[in-house]
Amino acid sequence: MRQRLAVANWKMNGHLADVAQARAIADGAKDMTGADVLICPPATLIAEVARALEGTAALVGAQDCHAAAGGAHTGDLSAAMLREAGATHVILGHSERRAAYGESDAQVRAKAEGAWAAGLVTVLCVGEDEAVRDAGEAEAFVTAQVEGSVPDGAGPHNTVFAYEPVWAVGTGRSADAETIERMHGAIRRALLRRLGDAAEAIPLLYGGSVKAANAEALFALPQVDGALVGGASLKAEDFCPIIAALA
Ligand code: G2H
Repeated sequence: MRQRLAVANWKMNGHLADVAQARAIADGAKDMTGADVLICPPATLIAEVARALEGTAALVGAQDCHAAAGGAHTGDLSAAMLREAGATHVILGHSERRAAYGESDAQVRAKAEGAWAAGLVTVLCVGEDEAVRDAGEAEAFVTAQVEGSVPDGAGPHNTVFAYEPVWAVGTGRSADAETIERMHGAIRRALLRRLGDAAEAIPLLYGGSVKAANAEALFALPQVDGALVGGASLKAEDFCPIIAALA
């Protein structure tokens, strides 16, 4: 049985006034014991959100980190800094970072190694864009992303995977059940080939326009262990029903 997980990716949204939403999410989820809840605010709010979540079971994560432990990297944050601020997890390789900053699989892998060294669990994202899907190459593309971005030594103690098809991210157009099952199957096989039996217990989330209206059907799929949620995670009233559908 794999750990089930609902991840809120606030992206570049959230100010001090929104820390109350994080607490409301944790309070709303307190009787839902079947899944972990992870809130990833902008880095400026990690410490505040961590403080607001004290005494709850909800966790705090970051949305990116640098691969190095420190040094001359203007504007970047190391995993150890994020850990010190209160993060337990970090999202890496999100499609928005791959597209905007050209992050490669090798860079994602190096960041994951840096994150583990600082004690963070990584939420590694993979997913194909529409052109790749239309060309019939989605499975091969995502399999290559898995093979390139996961370091040796990955297992359920340090890694969560997320399948996020780029054409479903922030578009309101979620992937259908057949696509998700096929892609999650391909990712699981790639993980098993790469990591052996340790891959079996790595949670595999779906992300891309998850909302309360589609969460129940999504979480009924046997290969889906949870969700990475953007737009519908900003308000407790939207995110709590998604957690309830999972837990
Ligand atoms: C996909 C997801 C969260 P949204 O990026 O990572 O965003 O739920 O808004 O599609």
